[in-house]
Amino acid sequence: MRRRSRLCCVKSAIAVFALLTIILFTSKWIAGPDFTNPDFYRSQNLVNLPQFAAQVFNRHPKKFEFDPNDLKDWHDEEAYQKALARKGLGEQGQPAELVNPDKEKERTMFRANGYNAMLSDQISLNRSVPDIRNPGCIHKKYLSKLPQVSIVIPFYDEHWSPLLRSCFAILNRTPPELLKEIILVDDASTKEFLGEKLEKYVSQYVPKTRIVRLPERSGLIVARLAGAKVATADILIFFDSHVEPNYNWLPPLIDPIARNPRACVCPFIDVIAYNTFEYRSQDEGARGAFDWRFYYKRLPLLKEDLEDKTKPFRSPIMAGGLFAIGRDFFWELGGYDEGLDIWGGEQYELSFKIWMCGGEMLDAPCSRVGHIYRGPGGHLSNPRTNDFLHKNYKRVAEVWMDEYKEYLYMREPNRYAKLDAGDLTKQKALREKLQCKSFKWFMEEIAFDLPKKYPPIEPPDYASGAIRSDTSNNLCIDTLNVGHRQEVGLYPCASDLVYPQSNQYWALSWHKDLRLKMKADCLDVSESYRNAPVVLYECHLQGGNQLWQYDVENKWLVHGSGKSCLEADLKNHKVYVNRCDPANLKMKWSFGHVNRTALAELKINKHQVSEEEGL
Ligand code: UD2
Ligand code: MN
Repeated sequence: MRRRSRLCCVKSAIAVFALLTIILFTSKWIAGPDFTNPDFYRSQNLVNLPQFAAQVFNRHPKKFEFDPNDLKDWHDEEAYQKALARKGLGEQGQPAELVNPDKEKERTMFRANGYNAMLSDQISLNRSVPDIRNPGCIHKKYLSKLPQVSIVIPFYDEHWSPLLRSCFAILNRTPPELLKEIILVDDASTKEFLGEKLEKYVSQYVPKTRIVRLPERSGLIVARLAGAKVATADILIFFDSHVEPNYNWLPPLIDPIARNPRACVCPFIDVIAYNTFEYRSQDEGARGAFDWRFYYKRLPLLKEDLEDKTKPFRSPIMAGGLFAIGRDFFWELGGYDEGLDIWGGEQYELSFKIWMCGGEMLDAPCSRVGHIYRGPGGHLSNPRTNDFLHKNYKRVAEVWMDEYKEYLYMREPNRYAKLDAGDLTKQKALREKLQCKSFKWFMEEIAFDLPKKYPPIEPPDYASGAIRSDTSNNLCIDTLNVGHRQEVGLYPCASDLVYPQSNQYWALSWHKDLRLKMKADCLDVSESYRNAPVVLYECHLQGGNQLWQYDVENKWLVHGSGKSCLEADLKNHKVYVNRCDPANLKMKWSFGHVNRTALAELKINKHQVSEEEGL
């Protein structure tokens, strides 16, 4: 009898338990779709982001559990040794070259992609890269418990081998337990092989990887958002579709996020050369910034950043393409503004938001990822007829830059006045809701050294206009339409010497370089021997080979430290740099316009300046 009643109790307990489980499972169904389940989004079209964000991720980022003393060396010695033993074309990131290629085909494929796609096809998808990390990185320890990542890679008409090499490089050099998935987002590519062929290849040979397809070309911002929406891991990583992560790139990139869920971390971006596929470093770190035309720029590291070169440092602006961010934090920030079209400006939007709305942005020197920077003419086709780039800039400026937006607009007043930024209510509401700080705060606390290098209001030029050789019969310095690294020369002067045509319109700018007024190209002299050639080079703001002064009394254009002067070769219509000589009339030059006040001030400050800049 007692046994029976006990059995009865157990039975009813099981029944109650089963009933509860059923209720629990069906309640979700009864209550409607499960918004926390990514499968739901997979079956939906991927638009309507704000609603998605509001329903699913509009919450504060949860803290990751971690023990600061529980650290681990994530280095994979076995894989490392295997990679070191690899030999072949492009292995170890060595520059590669095709033997007897079909030159015409090579050129066509280059033009279509902006890099040597034919060469890429001959390099292994599993090729090894050189370990160019700071030696201190190799056995550096990171948290043993790290969150998993989803890697989102948008692509539009990417060539086959760089796209797949990106996937294999990830799979080969990422701890499998940390990699949840790779999500390739096809921004409605037109290349045939990116359709079914890619689908089949990926499902057969590329583990953990799936493809999301956008119904129409929408640009990299909307594509990244689409990928982020279906991502299931706690950390999102965004990559371009032509990358090769280096050894042990992941733990240093996500360790800071495990410690602070509002950190966003960028790797060092290395260069994969578009012509030879050589893998090399770009530099050993700098802080991201912008100028007031929104060109991406870089600022030097701070003293404290140099103390330990393996430690992440704070950076005001991300380059844009490659970074890791907590998924909750990304959605707390509303993801990207989905009104940003096609390409550009999104790196500013996200960087401003991260800093101003309670996060921080770091660069992790021990995490390195190679990226193919496209070569000349390698831009993707433009599907729009409007000026989407400046519209993007205006959206970002209107929402985030407060009174500083005027510095952007004043550089291209006509363009910006005509542009309609579209509806910004949601973005402004987000800033309000998150109680984000002011742009002034950002400029003063985070990008505090930006204005010194990129002043919002540019000081006037010391001199400008055409530069005429005094002894010549009306010859002026002219670009002769040459490209970078090629010699400029002399050409008959424009009729208007103050406002000549762009080939002769020079400025001795406040950077103390001699630049084309309409283009940031500078006169550059790299040798100091006799008759040193003067070439056109992208202005680098570093002084050195691009440092010039105008000596009004002697009418000299003095190069570098002050001993060499520009000299005209009237016979050959060339210009050189030689030792300054008061008796040499061919060293005398006149500008269309000279700002005597500025030049006089420069002279007074000369002592001070040379101390400051080490001239
Ligand atoms: C840089 C960034 C890039 C992005 C851009 C500014 C790096 C290394 N790269 O551009 O990520 O921030 O500046 O917006 O920081 N794509 C599409 N649809 C398009 C256009 C591009 O899916 O309509 C893809 C493209 O296939 C590539 C990625 O977006 O995977 C970035 O484009 P990119 O490589 O042409 O841009 P990049 O490297 O000049
Ligand atoms: Mn790219």
